[in-house]
Amino acid sequence: MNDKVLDRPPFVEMSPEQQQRYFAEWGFVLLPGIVTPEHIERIIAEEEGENRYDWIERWPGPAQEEMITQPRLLAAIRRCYGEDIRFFKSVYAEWREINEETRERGRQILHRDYDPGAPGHGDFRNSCAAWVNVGHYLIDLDIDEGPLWVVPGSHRLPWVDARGNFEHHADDARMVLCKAGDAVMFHNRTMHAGGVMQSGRPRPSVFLSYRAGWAAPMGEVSEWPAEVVARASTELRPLIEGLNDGVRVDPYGVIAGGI
Ligand SMILES: O=C(O)CCC(=O)C(=O)O
Repeated sequence: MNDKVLDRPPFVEMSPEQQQRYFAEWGFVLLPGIVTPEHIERIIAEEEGENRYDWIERWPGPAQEEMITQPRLLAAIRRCYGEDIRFFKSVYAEWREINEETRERGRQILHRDYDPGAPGHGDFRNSCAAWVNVGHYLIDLDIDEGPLWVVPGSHRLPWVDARGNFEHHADDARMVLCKAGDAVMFHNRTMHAGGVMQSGRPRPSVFLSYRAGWAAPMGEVSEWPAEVVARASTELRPLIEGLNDGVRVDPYGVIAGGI
């Protein structure tokens, strides 16, 4: 067995308490079988070969919307971030276009998703102090087929550069080989990288981002469309309403001018 691969079976055995402890210790955790095979089929049918889009561009169809409130996923996030959480961002991606450099490396560069937003692009969605990205993988991943790479424990490493290149941690990076329908929660400071599909097949995945209710983004963000909020179920609405609510906490001092 490749010593860079983290075994999946221990994750399958974990109780909710163990998942919470593992996430706190290592900055990520695999949640097995979050999306059923039948649900995956509906998501793929809904997307009809989309390469990539951010839900800020368009709200998806019902199959992806249903993912937001998957009970085991919400329970795992709430154990780590508290009862009051917001769903603030999502991206659907199939990775059909990969640049030459990424293909040669076999994965993206190791990076963190925490992003102070301005002054560069003014998108503050990733700037809140406490949030989690949840990668949902809709096909089986393998060593040469799009593994997720993570640097275990890197959420504890000092804050140096929000979107920098962390390749100097490459020796510590490990592969997580999800089965179709698994999700991986990774902390906003955990270094990670998506792996290339050497076969060239698409790699359908959905990244849902949630934050603690108190952790407001460091600048104004767009709310989800009013019509989506208006028709949302009683379960979904509190997750998608009030994306600017909370307190602006900038623990890293990375935003010029602070709060
Ligand atoms: O595709 C993945 O597994 C990770 C994607 C990612 O980290 C990114 O696009 O920033």
